Amino acid sequence: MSVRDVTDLYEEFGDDRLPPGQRETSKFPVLSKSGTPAWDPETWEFRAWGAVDDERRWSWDEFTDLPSETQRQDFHCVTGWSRFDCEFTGLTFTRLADLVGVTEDATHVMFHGLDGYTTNLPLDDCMRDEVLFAWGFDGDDLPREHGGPLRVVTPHKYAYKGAKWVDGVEFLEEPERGYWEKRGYSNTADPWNEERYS
Ligand SMILES: Nc1nc2c(c(=O)[nH]1)N[C@H]1C(S)=C(S)[C@@H](COP(=O)(O)O)O[C@H]1N2
Ligand SMILES: [Mo]
Repeated sequence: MSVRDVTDLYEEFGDDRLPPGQRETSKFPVLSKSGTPAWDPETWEFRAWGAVDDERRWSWDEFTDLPSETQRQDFHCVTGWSRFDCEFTGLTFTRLADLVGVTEDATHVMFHGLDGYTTNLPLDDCMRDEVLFAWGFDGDDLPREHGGPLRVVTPHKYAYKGAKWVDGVEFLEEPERGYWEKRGYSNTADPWNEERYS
């Protein structure tokens, strides 16, 4: 299986692969606001709505039949650890955007998780090859505590911009703030610029 290596992404943002103030770890800590929510593959649905031509719903089987790819990415947590060389498998954000037909009025995106988590990004920050709706990790199913069945990964941002247990993406015509963005974490979250707090 071919793997797209995007670990050189940092060159766009800074000189070092390890962003300032981060330490590298080979562990994969779990950070969740309220534990791992239950999910049922029979009733789970992924929904895309808002400023799109076609609001769409996919079942689990339908979603994971969409074209997928595997990428090698780095993962940067705002609390100070970075994990290099994570292999995530999933659907790119840009492919999903094509499927729903994002309108010209869409400027921002809100991701929604099964635990009630939300996180926001400008549309331009999502329309990048490395933003994935990932269901695979290191050749296996994405572990439940890391957001399985499905999570978003945003290697160009601190990891709170990647919603675990994601089951919805909302296209917005104006900015809104998500769970941590309302509670003092940076709205922009660029690790190479150390945008941790707002
Ligand atoms: N649905 C949901 N997504 C979430 C969170 C959460 O609490 N709920 N925590 C965020 C935070 S603060 C971080 S650092 C990463 C942690 O991902 P990990 O537990 O796989 O390390 O998930 C992000 N996505
Ligand atoms: Mo975090």
